[in-house]
Amino acid sequence: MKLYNFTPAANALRVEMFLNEKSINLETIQVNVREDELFKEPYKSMNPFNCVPFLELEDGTIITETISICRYIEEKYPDPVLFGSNAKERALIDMWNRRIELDGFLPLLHSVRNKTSFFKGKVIPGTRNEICQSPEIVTRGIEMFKVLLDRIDPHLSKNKFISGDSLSIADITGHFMFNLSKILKIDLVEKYENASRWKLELENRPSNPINNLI
Ligand SMILES: N[C@@H](CCC(=O)N[C@@H](CS)C(=O)NCC(=O)O)C(=O)O
Repeated sequence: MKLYNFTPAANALRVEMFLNEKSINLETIQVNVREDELFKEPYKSMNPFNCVPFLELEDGTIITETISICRYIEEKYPDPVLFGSNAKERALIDMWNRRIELDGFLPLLHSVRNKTSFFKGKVIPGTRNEICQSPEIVTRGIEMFKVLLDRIDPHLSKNKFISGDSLSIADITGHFMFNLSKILKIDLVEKYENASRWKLELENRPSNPINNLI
């Protein structure tokens, strides 16, 4: 099994943190996204969505999508469990991961891509075209993040992690949502006592790959 990744990218780091939590070392090929390597062979045929991360299995099968890759790894290396141990846990972790990903991580990812000049001509992940950056998308992403924080802050007053007492994939998604909020210089997190406590807890985990980038 080989992982194709580019360490500074948000989704690549999500998989790295997941692997670190499980203490797994996978053979990893760094694909330089900044030099457009995803649009060159052999990568463009391996993943026509032109994004990292992607996983190549022994039989040549390619799995893309961060969460799908993590699910596959979870089945191969179940310890520690990060997607839940029974039907109820699995459903709740999936619920939280979707809430965090759809209502916070992705809106902020689009805010960053629509704001930072680095992403001009590449506003949609894995594309190079003339689609223009839109200030409305920047604003909407931040508004959606605030709505999510309003909703999760009270929940986090009663829960150490987003889905209870143990870390899960949903927390890893949350960690990278906060990392995007830092790029956008959103300091409103300080207004949310419980979310701030959760954010700090995730930052301080030894598995946090961002600590190794600094
Ligand atoms: N839906 C995909 C998105 C992956 C994605 O957005 N990858 C970005 C890095 S964070 C990428 O490879 N971008 C390449 C580019 O835009 O050139 C997933 O969840 O894995």
